[in-house]
Parts: sequence; C-alpha cells; structure tokens
Amino acid sequence: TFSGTPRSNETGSNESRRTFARDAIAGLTHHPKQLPPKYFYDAAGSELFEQITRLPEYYPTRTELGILRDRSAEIASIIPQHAALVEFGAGAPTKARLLLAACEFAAYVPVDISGDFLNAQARGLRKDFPHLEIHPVTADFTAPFRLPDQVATMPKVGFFPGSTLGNFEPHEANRFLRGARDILGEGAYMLIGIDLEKNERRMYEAYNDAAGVTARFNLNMLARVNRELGGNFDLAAFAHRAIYNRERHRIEMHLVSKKPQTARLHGHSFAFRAGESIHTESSYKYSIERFNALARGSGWMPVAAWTDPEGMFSVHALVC
Ligand code: AVI
Repeated sequence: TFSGTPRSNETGSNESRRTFARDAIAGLTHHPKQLPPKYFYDAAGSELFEQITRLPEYYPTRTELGILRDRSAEIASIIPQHAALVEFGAGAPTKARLLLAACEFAAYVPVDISGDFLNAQARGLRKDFPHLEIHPVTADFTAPFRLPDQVATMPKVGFFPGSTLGNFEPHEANRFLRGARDILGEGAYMLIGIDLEKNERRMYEAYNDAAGVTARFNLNMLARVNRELGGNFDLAAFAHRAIYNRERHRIEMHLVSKKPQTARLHGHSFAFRAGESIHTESSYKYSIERFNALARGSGWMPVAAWTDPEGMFSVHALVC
C-alpha cells in the first residue's frame, strides 16, 4: 500500500461529473490536447496506481519508505514534540505510520477528498495508536481548508509524501506550498517527498514498465471518459507514451492516436491526426537545490534533506 497519493475521486455526484465533463472538453479543445492527471484516480485507477507502486521499475514508493524508516530518529529530533501531523492527500497511512511510531505526535489529521476511505483508515490507526488523537478532514487538499479546532494550539507538521508535488506544474507547486503555509500557520514544519532527477533510463523505465501496468493506468483515463461521460474513444486506437523531457525536467505521459480518427463527447467532436497526443500527466523531477529554491520562493526555509544511498529520492524538512 502507498500513501500521500491522490485518492479515488470517482465522480459520484452530478456536480463532480459536470466538472469532469467541463475539464475534459476544455482539455481536448486545448492545443496541444490535454487531460488533467487528477482524473486518473477513480477506483480502477487507484487500484492500478497501487500496482504501479509495487512494480520493480517504480522505485519512488519503496525508496521513500526506506528513507523514512532509516531516518525516522533524525526526523523526530528536528520536528517539534506533541505536534499535529497534517497529511495532505492521505492514502493508506503506511508512511504516516512510520512517523507516528518514531515521533511524539499528539494528533494526526489526514486530509483527503474521500471521507469514507479516511474513516476506515482512522479506525485501523486508533487500534495501534490508542493515545493519538485522530481528526480526519474531508477536503480537496489543493484548495484552502480549515484545521480542526482540537489541534489549534498544537505545533503543526505538514506531510506530503510520494512526490505528488511533482505532478503539479511549478506555479501550482508554489501555490500549494503557500497555501499549506497559510493552513498550518507561522512556525509550522513540513515534510515533503521529492523524486530526484537521475539517470534517464531509470526514470524512463519507471513509467514504461515491462508488465504494461502504467500503460493501463494511462489508458484508464479514456476508459473513464467513456464510462462516466459517455464518450466513444476507441481505446485500442491509442497508445501509451512516456518520455523524459530533459529541458523541463519532467516525465510526460501521453496517449497517442495510432491513426486519424474522431471521438465524440457530449455533442463535441475531437479530431486526431495519426501520432497526435493527449498530454495526461507531467511528473517533475527536482534536484535538492531546485527544490530548495522552490520552497524558499513559496515562503518556506529548508531545514534538512535526506536521500537514499543512490540519491534517487529525497525527503525534505522545511519550516516557515
Ligand atoms: C502520484 N504520482 C507521484 C505518480 C508519479 O510518479 O508521478 C503518478 C504516476 N504516474 C505514472 N506512474 C505513476
């Protein structure tokens, strides 16, 4: 299981379905065509992502877990005691559990769009950490939200693992970090997991796994457009492509049309040339210095950074 990743955002309500339709039509009208990566994570997509985190080629999840496990004592010595740990986009709390076991937290505040999921996770945690206050918050963590009153007087430590920040465009990452500072307040700490730029083959293979799970994950976006919005995309006529864009320091995932074709959605038709792509995700890779510059520019001060022995992934402690 993983944590710190976007959770299932199945468009259950009419309103969320309308938003999905609007975003999909806007993205497919855009030049070049694009679809927002947050729509990967319906139930099927979240399950495929779980599978990705266990792939031999996908190093980020297990590398970050290793860093948190090996460095938990150091992390505990830096952050304030009896603080509230606020996790942005809480998945299965595997990574949070490592911190909760190693550090003296008074409260855990997992923030996620899926309330049912949060409450199920909280029940499991209560058994293992009987003295910990757990206050789940059901909210979209990329927008402003209020912390529960019960943690108002506690020091705050934000937690954003999984390199999910890498799926934000740089200006979105800046906005997220500023927003986190506003939510957590003056003097708060933040622990963030970041995927580091490395050997291109290594990065390429992480998004082009031999078993084809990432391809299925990518194509699920169009399956979802068909399933939930009544689109008529021919899934067999699109291919998964993931490349490293060196200039922009990012993996880009695309769905590439194998032939000239037209797809219809809500009365709109979208024409594709052979080879034309829909850009579905960017996954930015940082250096420690470039991440520190982003943090400073968003009102945070770098305190420490830990990496694995191969320098593939980093966990950063920031203070504001
Ligand atoms: C959730 N996020 C950090 C993953 C990543 O590596 O950018 C999503 C992903 N896309 C393809 N594989 C994994």
